[in-house]
Amino acid sequence: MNHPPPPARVPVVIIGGGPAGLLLARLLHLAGVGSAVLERQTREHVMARVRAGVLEWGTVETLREAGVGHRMDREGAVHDGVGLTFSDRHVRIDFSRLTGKGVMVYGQTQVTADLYAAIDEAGVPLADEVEAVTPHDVAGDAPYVTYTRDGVTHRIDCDYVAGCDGYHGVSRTVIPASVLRTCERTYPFGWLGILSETPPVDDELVYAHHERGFALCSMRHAMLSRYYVQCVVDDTVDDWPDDRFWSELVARLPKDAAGRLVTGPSVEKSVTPLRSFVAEPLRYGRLFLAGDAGHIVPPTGAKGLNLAVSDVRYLAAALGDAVKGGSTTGLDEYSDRALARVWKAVRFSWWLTTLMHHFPGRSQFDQRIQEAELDYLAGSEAAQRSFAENYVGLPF
Ligand code: FAS
Ligand code: PHB
Repeated sequence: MNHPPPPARVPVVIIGGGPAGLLLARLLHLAGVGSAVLERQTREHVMARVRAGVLEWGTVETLREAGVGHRMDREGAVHDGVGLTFSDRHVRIDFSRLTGKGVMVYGQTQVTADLYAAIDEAGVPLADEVEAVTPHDVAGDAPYVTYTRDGVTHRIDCDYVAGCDGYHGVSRTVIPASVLRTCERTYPFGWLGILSETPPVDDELVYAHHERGFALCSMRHAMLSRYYVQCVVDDTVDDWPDDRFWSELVARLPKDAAGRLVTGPSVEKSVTPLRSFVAEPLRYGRLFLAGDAGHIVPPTGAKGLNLAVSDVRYLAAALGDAVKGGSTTGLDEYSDRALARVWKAVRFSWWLTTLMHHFPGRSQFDQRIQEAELDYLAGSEAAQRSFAENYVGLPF
């Protein structure tokens, strides 16, 4: 797809062509605000990433409003609940009875492809395979971004820069240390995830707590399953041949689920470290961070992609007001508003990670607390409603 190269000036330069950057470009386009997207990788590389698979209901509604929900509604699956297993028990959290809402199982890969198609159709300028992307003068009134492509250096003048370039991006690095505060928690384990062209073990996701470590049974569709097991933090995929993966997963599931599990060759395999990270503030002058550029959550709560959508929802409205209407109130409130919702999702993701994983070297006391918390959750309507409302997504 030949994309119009970025012009010399646009109202908003978006650094990063992942879900946050693409959705922002789409929402700005619908608001009549011009933008240009700069992506370091090829779009094929970006679209090949597996990553998230569960969409909060607010994300579903946002993608529909952005006009990119058609395939999601055709191919995605609405789930009204989720299973938690521990001590050979299976507890179902009934989202629809407890909150009136559900979640959508639809892969980040598909969401990203739908967004690329939408900004192609809109003709939003996008340059991929760019290098040396550098925001300049974002603390001033006339910011600009430079980058090189095919050895040629380009400059784009703009009013605002949106840093949607993920945890390892350049945007956060231009915020002075005197301004930026970061909070972090790293977990002493990772996730080994596979994709297999096999039928899912259950109609709904299953989060398994087990003495041998956590496991998660998820899916993409009726013949594509996504499974994860807790692994040692510096394990590599070479440490996990398929046989070892399947036998470990079987060991961590209740007998009935283990008996239903259909195994097969993995078609994708990757290790994800687990960390909670938040950068504050999400704004520095005319630079605004959104998505993984500003915060990271362990995937246990399925919040990563959903927080990117949440940030972008606030930022697109604020940028629209500023560029179209001249009001900067939304921009002035963006960081606090986005972080208020981010921290609640960080809390839920930390809580579920702490509840469902095996912490090496933990004390007897910690073990008993975990068991008591699981038992409380199994028997308390109030605890299940709290779980459900956090999982389906808190209000914007
Ligand atoms: P992204 O990282 O998706 O996109 C940022 C983009 O910026 C990338 O395309 C990158 O190439 C580009 N970029 C970086 N630096 C640049 C530069 N200097 N110049 C130009 N472009 C630059 N969430 C879940 O809910 N469930 C999961 O199972 C799950 N698994 C994950 C596994 C991994 C390995 C990772 C990293 C994340 C996972 N997540 C998961 C979270 C994930 O869904 C993220 O939250 C989501 O991708 C965030 O989207 P963006 O903020 O757009 O960041
Ligand atoms: C996934 O389907 O990839 C997935 C689902 C739920 C999570 C994490 C990952 O919590």
